[in-house]
Amino acid sequence: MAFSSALILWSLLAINMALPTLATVYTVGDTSGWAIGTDYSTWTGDKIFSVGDSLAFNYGAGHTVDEVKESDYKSCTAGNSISTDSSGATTIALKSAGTHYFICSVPGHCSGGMKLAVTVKSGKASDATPTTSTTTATKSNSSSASSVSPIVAMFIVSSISYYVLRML
Ligand SMILES: [Cu+2]
Repeated sequence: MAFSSALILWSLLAINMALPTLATVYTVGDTSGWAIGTDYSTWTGDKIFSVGDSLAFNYGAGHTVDEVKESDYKSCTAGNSISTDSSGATTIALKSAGTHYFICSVPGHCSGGMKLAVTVKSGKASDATPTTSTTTATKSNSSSASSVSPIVAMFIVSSISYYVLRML
């Protein structure tokens, strides 16, 4: 009984240590890719994006991935883009919280559906402390500072009770 609970706590500890390192790469539109005729608001609907995740846009020739401001996203205006790429495989790292907007700058494509708004969360609650460190550093800090220690404490307590029970 005590042995199995110690085992469970070990597994919890392992899972907890693994989680903060998982940065997700989302393939935009999944198998549809970045194309006209895909509803990207449906695609984003069931996803939670966090700082550190990435967007992978896959598309054929004749398209672009432009990061734009909200107003340009709404009006499908190209020309003031924050960044642009037409390589066919564009990976965008989501480095800051808030909403990021992407359109295809080829005339008619944005209004044809090639527009994507992604709301990015700041990640783990303890990541809210703004520092100058990189995302990776912040994440490893948070995992040692807040996520792991309660589990470690629980494990120590359970180990002690296991040995106490074994001695009885
Ligand atoms: Cu296009």
